[in-house]
Amino acid sequence: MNRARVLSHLLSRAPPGTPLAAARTFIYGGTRGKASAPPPPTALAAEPFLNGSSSNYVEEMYTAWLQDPKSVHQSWDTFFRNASAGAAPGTAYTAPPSLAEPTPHHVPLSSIAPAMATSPMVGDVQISDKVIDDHLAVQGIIRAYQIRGHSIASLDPLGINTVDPSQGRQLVVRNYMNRFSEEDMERSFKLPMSTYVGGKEGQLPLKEIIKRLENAYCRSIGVEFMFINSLEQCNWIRQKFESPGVMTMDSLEKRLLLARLTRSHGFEAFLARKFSSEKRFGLEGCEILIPAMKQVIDRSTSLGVESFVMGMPHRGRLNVLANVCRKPLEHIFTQFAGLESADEGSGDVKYHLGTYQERLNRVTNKNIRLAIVANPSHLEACDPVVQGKTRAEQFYHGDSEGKKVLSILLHGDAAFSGQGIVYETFHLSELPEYTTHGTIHIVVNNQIGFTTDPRMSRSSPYCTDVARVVNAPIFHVNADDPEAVMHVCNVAADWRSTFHKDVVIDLVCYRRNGHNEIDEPMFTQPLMYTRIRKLKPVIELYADKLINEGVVTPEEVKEVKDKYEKILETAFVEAKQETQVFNKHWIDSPWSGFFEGKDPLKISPTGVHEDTLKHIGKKFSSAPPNASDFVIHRGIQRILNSRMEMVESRTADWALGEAMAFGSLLKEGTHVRLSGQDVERGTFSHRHHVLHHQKAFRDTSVDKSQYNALANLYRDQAPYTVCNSSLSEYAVLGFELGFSMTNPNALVIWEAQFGDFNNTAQCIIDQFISSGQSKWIRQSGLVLLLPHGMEGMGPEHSSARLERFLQMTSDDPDVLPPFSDDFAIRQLSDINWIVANCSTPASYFHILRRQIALPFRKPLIIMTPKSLLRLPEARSSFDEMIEGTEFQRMYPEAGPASNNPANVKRLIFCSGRVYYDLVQARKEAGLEEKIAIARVEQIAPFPYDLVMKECAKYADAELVWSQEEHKNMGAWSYIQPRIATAMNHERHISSERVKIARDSEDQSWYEYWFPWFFPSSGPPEPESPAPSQVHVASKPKRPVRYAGRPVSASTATGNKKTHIRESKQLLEDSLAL
Ligand SMILES: Cc1ncc(C[n+]2csc(CCOP(=O)(O)OP(=O)(O)O)c2C)c(N)n1
Ligand SMILES: [Mg+2]
Repeated sequence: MNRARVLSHLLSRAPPGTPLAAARTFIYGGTRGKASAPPPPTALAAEPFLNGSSSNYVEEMYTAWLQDPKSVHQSWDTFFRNASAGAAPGTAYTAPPSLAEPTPHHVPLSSIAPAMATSPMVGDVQISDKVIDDHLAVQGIIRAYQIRGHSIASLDPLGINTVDPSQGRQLVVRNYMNRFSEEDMERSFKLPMSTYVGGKEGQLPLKEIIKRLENAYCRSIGVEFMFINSLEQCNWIRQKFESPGVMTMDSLEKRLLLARLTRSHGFEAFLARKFSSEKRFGLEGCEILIPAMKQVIDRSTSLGVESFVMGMPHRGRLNVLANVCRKPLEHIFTQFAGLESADEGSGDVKYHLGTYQERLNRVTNKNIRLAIVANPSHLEACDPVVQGKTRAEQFYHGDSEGKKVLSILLHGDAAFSGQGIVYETFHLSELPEYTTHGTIHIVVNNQIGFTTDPRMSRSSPYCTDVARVVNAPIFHVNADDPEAVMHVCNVAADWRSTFHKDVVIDLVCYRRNGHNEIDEPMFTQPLMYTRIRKLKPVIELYADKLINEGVVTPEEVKEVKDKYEKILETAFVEAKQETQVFNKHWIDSPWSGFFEGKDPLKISPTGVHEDTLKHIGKKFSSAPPNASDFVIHRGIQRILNSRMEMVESRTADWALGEAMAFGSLLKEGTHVRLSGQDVERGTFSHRHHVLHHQKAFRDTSVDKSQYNALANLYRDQAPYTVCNSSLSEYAVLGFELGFSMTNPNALVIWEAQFGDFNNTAQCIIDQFISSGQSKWIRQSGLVLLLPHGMEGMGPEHSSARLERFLQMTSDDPDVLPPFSDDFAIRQLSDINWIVANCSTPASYFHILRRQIALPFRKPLIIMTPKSLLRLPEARSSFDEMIEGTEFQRMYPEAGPASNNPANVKRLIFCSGRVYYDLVQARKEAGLEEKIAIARVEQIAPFPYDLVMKECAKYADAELVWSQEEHKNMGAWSYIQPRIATAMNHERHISSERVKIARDSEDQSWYEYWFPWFFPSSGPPEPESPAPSQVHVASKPKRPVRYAGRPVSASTATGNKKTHIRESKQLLEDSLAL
């Protein structure tokens, strides 16, 4: 029997109404609806015995009893003995004596253990009620310090939140001490197994026990850990903080710490002097952050970590870059100089930039990699991105336990408690496909957020309480005690290396200046800032301490300071010679070897050999090979059968097209990762990438037997990851973006349950995906699959907000790009992201494969279908996917209308599923010869060339854009100006670019297709030289008309009838001639 079971077994025998029964209720939950009811209000119930750590307590008792029955109180001994001997329920339990003052309910020992009525002897000691009660009280005192010691620790350098020492002890030990007199303090007590304060001693005087506990838990370090459910982990932490002498540092370590503090302080002081009016979000008041990070890195490196992926906000970022990452100081200083950028990108402010450095760790003499992920101002938004990047590094390095790659996340106190993404990120920490095997969190807790102090910015006692949800230990530490900080850093690194779980270091500090260096903090925080002004900087405090201890001399302190000053000054002078800044110096995820030797405008083929399609299709339609006992659900079997039929008839539906794209990439060695809510099955139950054996194994209620066909296509294929995510868009999308940053040769896909929900991840979309390349010259080929379509499912299950993605594209609606043979790929290269609404499996197949075939990486946003997943008309023949085929940015009309274009009265452009409705309605109306319908598959960048060609073919046709979304939504506002530009060419056009187009060697190609742009009289020239753009013609020559739903505030009606009426109307508007 394992211990948990024994515990449950024993607790089940406690009679109702007893403290043990209360513990049982608390630990395992009671009857329905009462599980969260408080335990009975007995004196014991009010004690920590019945708080969240009571399971540990009972288990500890039991473990101790197993080892030595005498080590626990006799009541426990009796209980465990009786229960183990099979006592009937209710009879095993003997109530322990009350720890409180005797009350009317107090039960003397003699009455519950008749055999002990005459004060029995144990060895030479006479056991009495008092001896037992005193020992129990001492045990209670020990636990009280472990649980609540942190609440009276001296954590605050400002002393504002420090508990009055005269009341402190009482707050922790409550009534346990009431029974002891001054003389009792000299009495020795046997130490229980739950403490390490004795070191090698088995017993200590009470005074010493308390002193040691206060040293461990109530000085500069406050440890919160007793909520952790694992006894092993609790014991581990107790040992790390209680063992005598654990915090001792030798003089070498102290000198190193002082040197690091000197740099941290010196850097900020130097910047303050040289750039006094510049914002830098200095670290003053938390200079210890630099030695802290370095300590974490040193220790972790010695434990095997080779790569550190870090995320951090503004505060102290430049200092971290300089002194932790060792970014060249000149690069940092030039950021202050206001120089022109010498390379691509719009850049970012200096305290957001990322970096990547490889360097030797001098302490461990090992090479390490350090990356700080670039981030926006949006607090905490980079957390999941860092986690995704870390996970990817671990994945590609085969570091399945996180021994080589470690993520470190830095936080501000206000942001850590205020921003929901912190919670969402914590919930990824233990998920199999998202874990980074433990993150070290460091909070720069300066007790203020901009102008607001904690009383007004959070409701939890600590800013770190959010970390408790994942059972992360939290080490609060006074940042003005550098040695204490080093100790918690060592423990945090050891914890992470031992248990591979998250851990939090809360550096309780202050902010010496305003929010930034230009801010006046006294406006809003006079008390805090009056105190701060009286405080000596930590470097002075620590230097004085070491001088007093004789570890350093004042001369040495000065020497180290001067030496660093000199380094800074030299770099400053060098930086002054620079005339340009380079954005490429700040890349956080360099892709070495990816771009080199590639033609930047050459795309590899995306069609594949038919045998490959067949092989993948067959595997994807089959049960696991050699697993005759794998029971497949009947419904799934039907799906597999119909897949197989499709493969045999050389066609693919959506799921097959997707599987063929994934499978062929896997075959070529490209890792594919598909992540999102319920993606394994697919929201619409069409995908089924993971088959579940339908017979649960004996002895377990969890069915763990699964089969993933795409992961088993070829012996030497790349790995395929498909993983259901936590129910978070913000964190999971951020995570996948981070994952995509590590390896360009991977197809990383995030799928929303419905596209509608992508806006809870808006910050990742706006701040990272759409603008990341421009700000940080960081590329990503991340794919977003967003189910989209007006199918009567109401306002929150209809729209992925296509219009927003299109509005954020960086192509100019008024500029016709120059035409050339590589027009399409140039467009892709120039734009910030690709937006598509595919209408066929072949189209989807090619566009997914194109992500990897491109010589660069761009995010791809795809509006994905719902009803099309099963629509027979929306299938593709293998002929559209085999070698020689490619992605069709636009499907031109291919039916009867195309045979006699002169006869066509209207050319409808549309995108996505509405195409099939239009085709059906056109057929029913008998207008197949009069109306041509073209589908735009890739909306952005806009396929000007193909649209113009189609328009040219139907030269006399009216142009209509038909969409199912409301007029102020969907693609209309993106399409309209672009069709106008395409039709008029000179709508708003940059004179310079027209020139480029005309001068290009491909003019003949251009002229051939679009002769009307080259009238014999020559194109209209701007009358006067234009600054950059000239509005030449205002009236479109061939206007495009809108057909679709009218404007609306809501994305879709919730009323079925209205939906049907609207759908009918849009078809009529589109087709009525
Ligand atoms: C999402 C978001 N909301 C608001 C802000 C504006 N803002 C910038 S810093 C800051 C205070 C942050 O306080 P804290 O997290 O304690 O960090 P500190 O500046 O004190 O180091 C605020 C509110 C922001 N950058 N991001
Ligand atoms: Mg703060």
